[in-house]
Amino acid sequence: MKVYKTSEIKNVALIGGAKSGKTTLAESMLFEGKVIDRKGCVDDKNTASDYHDIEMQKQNSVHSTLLYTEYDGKKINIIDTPGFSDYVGETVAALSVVETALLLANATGGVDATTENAWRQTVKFNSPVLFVANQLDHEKANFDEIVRQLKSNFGDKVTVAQYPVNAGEDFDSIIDLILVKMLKFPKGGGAPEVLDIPESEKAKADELSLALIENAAEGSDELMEKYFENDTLSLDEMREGIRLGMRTRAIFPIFCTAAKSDIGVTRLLDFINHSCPAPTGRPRKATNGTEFKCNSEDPMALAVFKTSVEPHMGEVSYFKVYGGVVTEGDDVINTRNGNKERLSQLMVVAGKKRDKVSSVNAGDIASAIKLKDTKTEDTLVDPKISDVDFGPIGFPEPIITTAVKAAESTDDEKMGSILNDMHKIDNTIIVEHSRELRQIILKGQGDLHLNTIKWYFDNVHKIDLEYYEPKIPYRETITKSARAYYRHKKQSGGSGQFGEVHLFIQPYSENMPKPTDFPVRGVDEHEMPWGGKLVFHNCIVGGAIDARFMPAILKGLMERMERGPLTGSYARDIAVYVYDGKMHPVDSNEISFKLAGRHAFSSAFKNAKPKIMEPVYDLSIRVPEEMMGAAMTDIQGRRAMIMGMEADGHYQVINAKVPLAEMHRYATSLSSITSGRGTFTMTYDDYQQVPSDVQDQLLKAYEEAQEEED
Ligand SMILES: Nc1nc2c(ncn2[C@@H]2O[C@H](COP(=O)(O)OP(=O)(O)OP(=O)(O)O)[C@@H](O)[C@H]2O)c(=O)[nH]1
Ligand SMILES: [Mg+2]
Repeated sequence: MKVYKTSEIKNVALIGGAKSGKTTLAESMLFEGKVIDRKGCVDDKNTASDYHDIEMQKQNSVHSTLLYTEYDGKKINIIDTPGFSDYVGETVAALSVVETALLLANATGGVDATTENAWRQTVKFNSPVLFVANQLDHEKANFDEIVRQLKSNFGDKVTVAQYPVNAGEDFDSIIDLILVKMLKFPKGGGAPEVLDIPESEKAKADELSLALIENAAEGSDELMEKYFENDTLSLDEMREGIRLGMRTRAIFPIFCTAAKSDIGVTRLLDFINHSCPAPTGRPRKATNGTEFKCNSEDPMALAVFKTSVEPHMGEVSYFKVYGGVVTEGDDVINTRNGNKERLSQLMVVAGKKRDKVSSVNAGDIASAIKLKDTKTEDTLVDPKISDVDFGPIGFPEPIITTAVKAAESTDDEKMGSILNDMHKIDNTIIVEHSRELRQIILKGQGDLHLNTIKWYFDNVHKIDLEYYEPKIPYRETITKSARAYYRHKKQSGGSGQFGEVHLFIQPYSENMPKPTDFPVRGVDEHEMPWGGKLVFHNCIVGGAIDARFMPAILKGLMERMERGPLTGSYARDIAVYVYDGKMHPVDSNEISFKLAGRHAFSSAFKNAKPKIMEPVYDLSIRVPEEMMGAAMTDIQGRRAMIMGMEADGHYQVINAKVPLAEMHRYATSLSSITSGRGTFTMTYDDYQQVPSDVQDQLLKAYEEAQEEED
């Protein structure tokens, strides 16, 4: 396989609306570059990009796919990403390495929630964007409407660079405002005939040209001056203006295609070659501040942005080279752990098709297999620059959480290890083994994401997975002081057990007045791993309890702090004063005092007006303004406290505090209330006391569960 020079490489990602035709466009791009000799079709399950079983079965993309094509002697790497927002991790990883996002919008539908989601990701990455209005050969295609929607959603910098002359079933001609020509495509697509703009289109073309030239000129001051001088720009100036403008997100040109019938595709490839930013034009900064400009003379540095597991190959790591040249057999350093890695098998990838390559230059994207210990987001470098790291990709926070178990408990262990493997190939799948909740918690990007995980368990691993509601990490504490004592006594032949503990407890806070009637001889302050404190005071006088039993008493209390007396949740913020007790000369031992301490603590706790605290989150919801009422009603039904609202374009942002207990599967509800357009973030704020009716329910539920266990 040919080794391409940096100057011969462009990298783009196909992102955007679900089912808008990204995979189909990729197929035509590969076909035009002769990387494949037959054009497949998503409906026939034979495309280069959607080659995984799940994708063929569902007929939509699930994983991103690295592909490439060759056009005019240049290599264009293409990452085809899935459109459904649940797979946003794939889009994010792709945007972290490409220079341009081709954002597809379906000209028959319009800007939907998935299109908006893709756009939001480009904002985060500050990515240059080229819009592609696709499916213009569809009888329902409406170009003017899609342009109106793109501008209304994404602003005035969205600029028509091409428009269709005859959108609809007979679609074959495009007016290209950059070339100032009409492109007429033959039946079956391919290379167009380049014609003068017909008289009938001149007025419209002139009007749209003006807007394009003005926006392109804004790409640089120099061009702006030229434009004022000459009232127009030459083809080269226009290209330069668009290239510079795209780089700074000053212009987002719209192109036209019918990907399925291969119309507009060659011109799009041509434009990518001539005008889209080059790898050298989008440097990447390492965390130590060094900027990598995709210069092959620099020491080698690459970033791994994706990992997959392929039959007969095992783990495949996909990377972009930001400096130097990667050569087969190179020994490099993984800067996450300082370990050596050998890059033994380098491959250029077009979906399933992989060709060995001897080296990969700066700016290019390729893959390596069987790396020892390298993951997505790792940086591999020349040992000379082992302090360079490209840092995290910035995957989104999870928005859906469920508890998970295998239907057959014998499969639990296997399930855990498969989930961990799944996280490796999709960083937005998060698995936590919660000791506190005694549950395995799975987090992801929505229902479809969870269903995809289940699909793999059903179809590949043959394990029946069950999702169920995660427990809430409640906390228990007390609101007033109380005393209690407990005598643990057991006589069963031989040596017995005896220990008696008297204690006083009170809520702990920094400024809590301390009781004056106990002579404090020692204080142990314990930060609980789950937050809050236990402050243990030894107030024993006259040897009522031997000093050597105090640690056992503390241990007894700690056990109860870990499984609180009310609901078995963690307890916090309690001060304990152990002030009296009794021993037996023979029968007293550590076990007896541990049990006496634990029981005394439990009964004091229950008399100290205990309360249950629940985690409360800061919730920020962004919804289209017309859906605000519905979103508000919904969260008010979730015990939310509204903190404020503000407008953000056509959207409203609602900020509120909500108890976690009310937010199970909120992503699903918000999505159904807002047809997928609403988004939200949730961050932990604090613990707050639950209302008394909720506390009663929790106590009852815990009692019932205990009885069941007994
Ligand atoms: N008429 C027409 N149909 C198209 C065109 N492009 C794609 N399609 C059809 O639209 C459907 C979706 O196409 P895909 O290529 O899978 O779309 P996608 O954007 O990759 O979808 P996801 O990856 O699932 O988001 C398929 O049935 C395609 O055959 C087009 O230009 N014209
Ligand atoms: Mg697709």
